[in-house]
Amino acid sequence: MAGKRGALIVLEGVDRAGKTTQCSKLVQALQQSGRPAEMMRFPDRTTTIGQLIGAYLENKSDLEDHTVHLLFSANRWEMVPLMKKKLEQGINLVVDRYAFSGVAFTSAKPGFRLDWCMQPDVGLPKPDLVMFLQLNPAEAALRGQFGQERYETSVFQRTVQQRFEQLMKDQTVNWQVIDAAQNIENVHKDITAHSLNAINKAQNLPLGELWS
Ligand code: Z5A
Ligand code: MG
Repeated sequence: MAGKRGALIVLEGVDRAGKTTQCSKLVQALQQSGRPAEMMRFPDRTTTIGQLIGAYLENKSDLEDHTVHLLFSANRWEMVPLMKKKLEQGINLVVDRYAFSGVAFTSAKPGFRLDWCMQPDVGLPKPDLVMFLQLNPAEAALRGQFGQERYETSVFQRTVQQRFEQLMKDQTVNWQVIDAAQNIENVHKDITAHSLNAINKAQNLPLGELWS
């Protein structure tokens, strides 16, 4: 008898919103409640493609803007067989950034249309839930200065936020906005409640295809 599939849960948000912190806490909480769960993150800097992206983000190399966009997408596609296998095994995947970051960041650059940016990620496994950790720039600043990586400037991040807002209008994706200005435990409670709901629903539904 086929078992129940795992849910694909994505956390998105601007710089310092707490995505990585909350992904780890969610995986731990799910595991402790007896639900198999694993974390993934994009970019996954461990693969050959991911190493090219890592060097670019650290300003150690320059890549043409379309090229790096396609590398970010390829970095997701190379993980798809593994993702599908784990979901089929009943493992819930908690993913730190996904195609939405890909589109929001590239389309914040001059000359990039949203639809061009979305195209390479059409057909990826569709998340059962995407939580957007909402944090305004003043609150983000309280969490420390920007790092040294490419894209970590306030002007660029503001444009990225606007692009995320455009993407969140898409009703074919199960978006939930989370107030990320709360303390870590309260954000965790909100995220856990939405996740348990999505996990229960996903069990009886086939895995979808993103933007197709
Ligand atoms: N990028 C792209 O261009 N295209 C793509 O397709 C993809 C990504 C997938 C690298 O991402 C860059 O790649 C990113 C987008 C681009 N560029 N930018 N910006 P990354 O995921 O590797 O970036 P990161 O540096 O790991 O994550 P982050 O976004 O900057 O931070 P975060 O994960 O959201 O936050 P955090 O690390 O969990 O927390 C930040 C700090 O705040 C930390 O000290 C926490 O202890 C603290 N914190 C967390 N939550 C709270 C609360 N609730 N209150 C107070 N303090 C808190
Ligand atoms: Mg992070």
